[in-house]
Order: sequence, then structure tokens, then C-alpha cells
Amino acid sequence: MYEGIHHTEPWRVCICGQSPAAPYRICATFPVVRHKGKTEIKLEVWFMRLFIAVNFNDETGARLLSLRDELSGQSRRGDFTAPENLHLTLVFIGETNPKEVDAIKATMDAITFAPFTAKIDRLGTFSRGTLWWAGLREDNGLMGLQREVERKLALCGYQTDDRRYHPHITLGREVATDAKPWPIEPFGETVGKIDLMKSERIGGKLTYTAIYTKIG
Ligand code: 2AM
Repeated sequence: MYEGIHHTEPWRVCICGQSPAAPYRICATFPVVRHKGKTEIKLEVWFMRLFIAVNFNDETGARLLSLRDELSGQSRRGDFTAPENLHLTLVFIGETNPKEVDAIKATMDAITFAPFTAKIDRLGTFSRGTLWWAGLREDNGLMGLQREVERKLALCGYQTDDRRYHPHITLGREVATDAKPWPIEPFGETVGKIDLMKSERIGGKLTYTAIYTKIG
């Protein structure tokens, strides 16, 4: 099969697009192997969506949930974040070859930080008022850790977002409401660990799973 193909270097093809749920990137490598006079192409597709996040304790989770419920009570419609999905993203890595997970874990192992207080102190919106979030105070502990995670990943060749980092916890997307962000009583907790998260759709449900944890 594929007689006449004489490439010896693998072919690499990337396809990027926008699905209804999220942007995606599929990358495939085509190692070309000559075997008993035949040329064979092995197809390898990888699709593992990763990010590094702070997951909160039950008490903070319950406070976030009550904000989310207050918002949904004032909305005509919206895609509100499932309780188990409420998190703070530090760095979004995106579609990754599963073979690179060990390198990302090693990068996380090289990050040290002192526990710091994460304080959630306001509500806000992006995307012309349709994405609602709970915002965090931008103090040195949090912002320093975020920069360090981003810097260490960049050293390993992971291109990250060059937009300014706005620490936020998404409460709902596609929200239709007449409400405006209202003042909240600040709350928070001490953060001493970060998680490597995998994002996937399981049976249509957006599911985040912590696949590795680094304690400060
Ligand atoms: P968001 O809640 O503001 O959408 C998993 O998708 C997590 O990564 C979410 O917290 C999401 O933030 C964040 N994220 C950051 N940049 C992203 C991007 N370019 N695409 C998808 N998610 C991104």
C-alpha cells in the first residue's frame, strides 16, 4: 500500500476549528514506515484538553454555588456551571498530546509557592454581559503563582494566553438577565495546591478531572 511514497520524516497535520461547545485542535502525526518493501503510514490523533487550576474546598464551593443560584434566579436562561466544575483557571494549556503529560507534571513539580489567601470579592461579566464570573482579589500570592506557572510552562514550550490574566471563576455562560453585577461579602480560603485538570465531554456533560496535584 502507498507504493511510491518515499518520505522518511513523519508528516504532522493540525486541524483547528470551532465546535458549538469550544474551540478545538486535532493534531495528527503520520510516521512513515518502510516494511518488507511496503510503505505504511501510522495514524496517531491526540486530543487531551488540559489546564492548571485551583479547586476550592466545600465551604468556598457552597458560597460560589449560592452566588450561581442567585444569578440563575434572576436570569431568563443560561448555561450555569455545575457545582463540581466551579474552579479558578491559572493557565489554560489546551489540546495536548497525552505523551506530554509527564513533562507537564514535572514542570508543576518544579513550582514552589507559599500558601496564600484567595479572596473572592466581586461579580463581573465578559462577552457583552453573557458570561458571569466571581472575581478574585489580585494580590501578590495569587498573581505571583499564576505568573510562575505560566513562565515555567513557557520555558517548556507551552504557548499560553498573552492576554492579561483576570482571575475569575465562571458561574454561567450565555446568561440572559437584566441583573447587573451586585456587591458581595468577600469570602475565600487558603490555597496550598494546584491541579492539572483534564476537560472532556462525557455523555454530553462537560467534565473536569484533576489528573495531578502539586502541593505548594
Ligand atoms: P472560562 O471559564 O473563562 O471560559 C477550562 O476550559 C477552563 O480554561 C475554563 O476555566 C476556561 O475559562 C479556561 N480557559 C482559558 N482560556 C481558554 C481558552 N482559550 N479556551 C477554553 N478555555 C479557556
